[in-house]
Amino acid sequence: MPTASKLRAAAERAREHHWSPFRDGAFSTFLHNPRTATVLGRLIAVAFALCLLTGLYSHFLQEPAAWMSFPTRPVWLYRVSQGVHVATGTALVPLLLAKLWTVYPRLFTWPAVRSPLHALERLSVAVLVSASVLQLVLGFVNTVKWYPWPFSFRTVHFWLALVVLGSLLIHIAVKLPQLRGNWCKPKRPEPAPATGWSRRGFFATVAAATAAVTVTTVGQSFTPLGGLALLAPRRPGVGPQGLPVNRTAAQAAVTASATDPGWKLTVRGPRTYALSLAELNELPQHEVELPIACVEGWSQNAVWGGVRLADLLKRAGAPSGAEVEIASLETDGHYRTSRMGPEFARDPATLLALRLDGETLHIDHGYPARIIAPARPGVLQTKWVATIEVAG
Ligand SMILES: Nc1nc2c(c(=O)[nH]1)N[C@H]1C(S)=C(S)[C@@H](COP(=O)(O)O)O[C@H]1N2
Ligand SMILES: [Mo]
Repeated sequence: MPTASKLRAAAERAREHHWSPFRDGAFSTFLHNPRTATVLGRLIAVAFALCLLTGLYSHFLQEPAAWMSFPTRPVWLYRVSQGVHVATGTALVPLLLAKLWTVYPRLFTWPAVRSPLHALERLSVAVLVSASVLQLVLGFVNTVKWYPWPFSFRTVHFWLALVVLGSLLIHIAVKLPQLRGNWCKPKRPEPAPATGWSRRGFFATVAAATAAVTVTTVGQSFTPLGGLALLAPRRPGVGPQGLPVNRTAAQAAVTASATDPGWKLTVRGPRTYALSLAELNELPQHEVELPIACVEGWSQNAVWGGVRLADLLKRAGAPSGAEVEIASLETDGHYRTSRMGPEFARDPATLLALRLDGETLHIDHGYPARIIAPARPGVLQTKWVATIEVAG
């Protein structure tokens, strides 16, 4: 007997046994019905849309197309956006688990494939589920600063987001009739189940789980909830000068070069020059309150003091629309350099910071000098600056 018909015979036998997930009427509880799936689907769609938009903003800030320009105000824009990104991504974990639990009986629909169209539909759901699970796992692992893979996190996270979006749109199109039918509360209430969970109990549990994971992590960027950030990898106020550190000077192997008394900042442009730390301290000084907002989800405000980048660029004869490339003392590492568009480079709040909260910068915060600019991801706030170059 060919394998396919053997399998079919086995499934037919299984249907006759009441334990079989293939039998008619299995999973009749209304938690596994389309109305529950629709309500969860709507919540997931809202969280996903917020997560996607904030994710795209963060991605393009770090990898802008040539024509892109970004707002520099409010200064906390990126902080809030990335906080929402990590919070909605975290909330999506219990929401997605609940949705999968609601619809998993459909894995056992029989026959497994009814038509080529049905096969395509099942394939798109398989892609949607696996890409979503992988996306959430990758994002979560990133928030705990663990990069066990050889590929670029951001590139993979970006392309996977597009795969999730595409398969989600197909899924929504296929389910449109059920969505319409189940969008509103049924007029006649369904009979309550004799045993097991009520739908209200189920949603209360999902809501509690979602609130719990979100509230215990969001404190890493939303300071009033800092005390509740039990699950957050980093907490506000913990670190040298009361500010967390992502990469220390020792990890970046810059301790010797950053403390070298012969350190000078080189500004390359039409009129290249170099200045010692003492000379930088003699230039007009400015203070700004700006957040460090790490892509991994923690953020904190601090008062930074130093020289305006715009002043340094003017002194080098840079045109006002110039892009700049900032390089650190590091000899390797992903965040060794950063590029900055003219909207940030000429903003009066963008500093080459020499001080944090009135004190000389701690070496782990970028001594002798670091970049701090408004509404920018933390990865672009280059520490231990060696050169600033006016880019072509
Ligand atoms: N040269 C250099 N600058 C860097 C980094 C780095 O690894 N090397 N890390 C960045 C990251 S990811 C963040 S979130 C901020 C953190 O700044 P802080 O350690 O002063 O809080 O520094 C950024 N600047
Ligand atoms: Mo970061």
